[in-house]
Amino acid sequence: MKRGTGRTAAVVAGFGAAAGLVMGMAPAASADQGDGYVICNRGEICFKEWAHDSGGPGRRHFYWNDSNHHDDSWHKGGAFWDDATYILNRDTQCSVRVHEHVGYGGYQQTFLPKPGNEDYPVNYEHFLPGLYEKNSAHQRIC
Ligand SMILES: [Ca+2]
Ligand SMILES: [Ca+2]
Repeated sequence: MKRGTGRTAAVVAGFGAAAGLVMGMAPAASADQGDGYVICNRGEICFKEWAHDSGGPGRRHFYWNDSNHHDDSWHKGGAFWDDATYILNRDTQCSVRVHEHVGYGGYQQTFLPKPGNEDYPVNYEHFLPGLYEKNSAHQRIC
């Protein structure tokens, strides 16, 4: 009888851990960071900052639209908005349009999906002067 009780307790504990894991992941999923790895992987929309970097390139990755970059940071911290200079669109289906203003307004530039992998600077595209360090939103165009 003790063994049975112990097994039941272990199953309950296991369920609790799984539930906690799912709940713990929810905030990360709502704050889109792509796959969470620094490398730009297939399916990700990858921004990079190079010119003003102090100790390695700034990176910020997404899977989805973001109408407001003003609440996002680079992977090492620091303001992401109005600071990106390059993009590698590895979205498997859609182009990505980057906008100057929050809410998809202002100057814009559209980037086709690229089959290439993370290989700076070969596969990264440079922002045009009107968008250079003026990113405030991006939208998938399918
Ligand atoms: Ca990534
Ligand atoms: Ca945002």
